[in-house]
Amino acid sequence: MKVKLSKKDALIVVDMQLDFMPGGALPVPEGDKIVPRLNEYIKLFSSLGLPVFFTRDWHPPDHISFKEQGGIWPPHCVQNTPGAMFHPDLYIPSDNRFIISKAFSRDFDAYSGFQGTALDSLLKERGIKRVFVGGVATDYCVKNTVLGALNLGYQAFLLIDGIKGVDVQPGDSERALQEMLSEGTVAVELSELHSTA
Ligand code: VGL
Ligand code: ZN
Repeated sequence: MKVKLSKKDALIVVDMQLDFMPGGALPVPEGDKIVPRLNEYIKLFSSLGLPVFFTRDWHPPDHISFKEQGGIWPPHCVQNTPGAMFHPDLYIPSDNRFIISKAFSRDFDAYSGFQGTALDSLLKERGIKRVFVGGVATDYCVKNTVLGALNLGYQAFLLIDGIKGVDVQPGDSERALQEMLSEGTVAVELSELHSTA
C-alpha cells in the first residue's frame, strides 16, 4: 500500500533512550538496530517540513514503576542521567521537532506519549490528523502511544520496520501488534511512504 504524506502528518519516535538499548537498565533486545531506519523516517518527515516528536521516559529517582517502590521495573530513564539520553546516533533535526517528556512525576506512570503531556495539543495546533509511530517498546510505550492516538481521533500508522519489543513474556510484541491492528492501526514500512513530488 502506498501512503502519500501531507501537511496533516507527523512522526512520533518513542523512547529511543540508552536505558532501553542493549547494555541499558531495561534493554529492549536489538533496540539499537532500528536507529538507522528511524533516522530515514526522521529525515523524510523533516525534509517535507513535517513535525517530528520524540517521546522520552523521564522518571524521578524514586518513581513508582521501580521495584524499590513496589513497581515492576528496574530503575530506568532517571531524569538527567546518561541512561535517559537518546541514542547518540539518533538524528534529531534542528527545527520543527519536539521532545515530549512523560512519566516525570513520582506517583504516576505513563506508557503513552499522550498521558500527562502536551502532545495532543501540539499536534492539534498544527492541524495534524495522522501520526506515524515507531521506536520502543512495541509492547509498552509504542502500543500505548498508538492506542492513545486512536482514542484521540488520529489515524495511526505503525512503522513496522522501526519498532522493537521487550517481550517480558514471549509473544508480548506479537500480541501488541495484533491489538494495535485490530483497533484500526495501519502497518506501513518506509518504502510505502512517498511525498507529493
Ligand atoms: C517503557 C517499560 C517501562 C517503554 C517505559 O518505553 O516502553 N517500558 N517504562
Ligand atoms: Zn518507564
